[in-house]
Amino acid sequence: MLSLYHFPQSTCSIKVRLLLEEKKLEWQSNQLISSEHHHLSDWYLKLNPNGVVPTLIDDDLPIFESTSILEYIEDKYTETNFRPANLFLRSQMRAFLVFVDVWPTPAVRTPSFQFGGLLKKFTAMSDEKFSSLVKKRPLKAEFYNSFDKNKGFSDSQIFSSFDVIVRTVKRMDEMLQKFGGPWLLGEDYCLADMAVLPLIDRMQDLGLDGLWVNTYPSISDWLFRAQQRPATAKSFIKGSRLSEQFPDLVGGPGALCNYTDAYFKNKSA
Ligand SMILES: N[C@@H](CCC(=O)N[C@@H](CS)C(=O)NCC(=O)O)C(=O)O
Repeated sequence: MLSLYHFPQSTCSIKVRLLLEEKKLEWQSNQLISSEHHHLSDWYLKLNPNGVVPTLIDDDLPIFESTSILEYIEDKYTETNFRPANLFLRSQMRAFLVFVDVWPTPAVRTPSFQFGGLLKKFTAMSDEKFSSLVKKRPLKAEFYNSFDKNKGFSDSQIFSSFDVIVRTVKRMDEMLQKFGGPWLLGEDYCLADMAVLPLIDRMQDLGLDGLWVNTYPSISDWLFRAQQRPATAKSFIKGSRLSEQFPDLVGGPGALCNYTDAYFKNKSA
C-alpha cells in the first residue's frame, strides 16, 4: 500500500494528500512531528536526502519532491486523470508547477513562520541547539539563517514575500482568463490547481487574503470552489491550518488586513 511521510501543516504534504484523495487511493499515514525533528533523523534522511516532507513510499521505494510525487502518482494510477490531455495545456500546467516550486512555495514560508506560530519552537530553543539543527538541514540552512530566531523576519523580507504572492495571484488570474476557468487550465481541475491550493489557503488562513480580495476577486472564487471539493476537505486533516494549531495567534480571513493595507500603501508611496 502507498504510504506517506508528512506533517499535517506542511503545504507540500497537503499538495500530495490532495491528489491521493482526488484519486481515491488508499494510503497509510506516517505523520512525523516537526518540533521533534523526525525529518532530520538518520533513518529518514536515507529515504529523503533533502530532509524535508513529504516522502511517498510505493513498492518499498521512496519518492520525494512534492511535484515529482504528483507526476509519479499520476503516471502510475491512471483510473482518473489530473493532467490535461491537450499537450499545449499540459506544457502550461508543467510550467506552472515549476513556477509554484520556485516562487510561492518558499515565499509562503516567511509569513507562515512570522505570523503562523512556526517560529515559536525556535524561540524557545537555545542558540546552540538552534544552530546545530540548522547545520543538520541538507537544503535549508540558508533559509534558517535568514531570520532572527527570536524576532523573525524584517518588514522588508515580509514585504518581499508579499511581492511574490501578488505575482502568483496575478499569474493565476491571467490563466483563469486565458483558459476560461473555472480551474487554472480551463474546465478540468488538475495538478496545477492542487500545487498552489495549499499556499493560497495558507495565506487566507493567516489573514493575508487582502493581497488579492480586492485586486483579483477571481482568486477568491477559485479558492472557494477548490475548498468545496470533497477531496480537499479530506486532505486538510486536523492541524493542516495553522489557525487550528495556534488559535491564539492565527485569525483566519482578513485578520492581518492592517498588514496588507500597509504593504499596498508602501507600494504606492
Ligand atoms: N521542494 C520540496 C520542499 C519540501 C519542504 O520544504 N517541506 C517542508 C514542509 S512544507 C519541510 O519539510 N520543512 C522542514 C524544515 O524546514 O525543517 C518539496 O516540494 O517536496
